[in-house]
Amino acid sequence: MRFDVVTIFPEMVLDCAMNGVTGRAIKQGLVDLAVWNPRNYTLDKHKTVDDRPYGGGPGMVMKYKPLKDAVDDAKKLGSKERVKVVYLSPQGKPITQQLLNENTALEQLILVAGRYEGIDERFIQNECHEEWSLGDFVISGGELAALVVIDAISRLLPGVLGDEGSAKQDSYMDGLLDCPHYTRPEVFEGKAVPEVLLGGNHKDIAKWRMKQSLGWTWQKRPDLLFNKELTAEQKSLLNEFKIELKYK
Ligand code: 9D3
Repeated sequence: MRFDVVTIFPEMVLDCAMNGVTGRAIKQGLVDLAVWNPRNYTLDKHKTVDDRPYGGGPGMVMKYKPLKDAVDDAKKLGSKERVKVVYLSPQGKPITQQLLNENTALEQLILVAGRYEGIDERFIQNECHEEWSLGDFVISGGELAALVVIDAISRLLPGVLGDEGSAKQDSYMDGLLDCPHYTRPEVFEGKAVPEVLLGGNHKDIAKWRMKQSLGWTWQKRPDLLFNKELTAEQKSLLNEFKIELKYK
């Protein structure tokens, strides 16, 4: 899959994406990433990518034409099939695991990162298929959102994650929070690692982990359980968690 990011801060996107899981995926050729700076598509000597808003008011608005020319060049490097143009914005559909799962089969995802107050509405309507948001809080531009999307989709692609943290592990926990993790030493600051993890009984360990996941989700994110159907075993594990909590 290829990602193209339209941004006036291309080095911000590249410097970040070249690390860790995404960096390795790009170096292995499992993912392609290119950046497109709308400034390179301006014709005036000041390389103007923004202008004052019609109707007045504070802030500036990104101009249609440099963005459009950048997107058009990005499209030339793609396969022309299964291409989607997404504008990252506070008005967008909130990004969820499900939304990302639904977009792993694209050949090319063109991510448009805005700055200033936003971009010309006609660009959004004519050139973008969808608008996506990180959530109901304010950040200063779309670059960090584009990086989140690239990271989250890359780890779903075949071959990107090794054994150490396969995407299957993530989807196995589907809709639940993770369980607690421990490493050596066995006792630290007076706190011991839970007994069951030391025993090597893999069935008991899996049960304990599922119980902790259910318990944590119930305690920290009860909203995740409202729309989730639990199996009979999960219901009984969650009950055990609640009972054990009373005797702590
Ligand atoms: C005056 C109202 N503000 C809109 C909520 C102005 C404004 C703030 C921040 C306009 C653009 C931005 C820049 N934000 C993004 O580009 C952005 C974003 C975000 O701020 N929150 C959550 N997801 C995203 S994705 C892109």
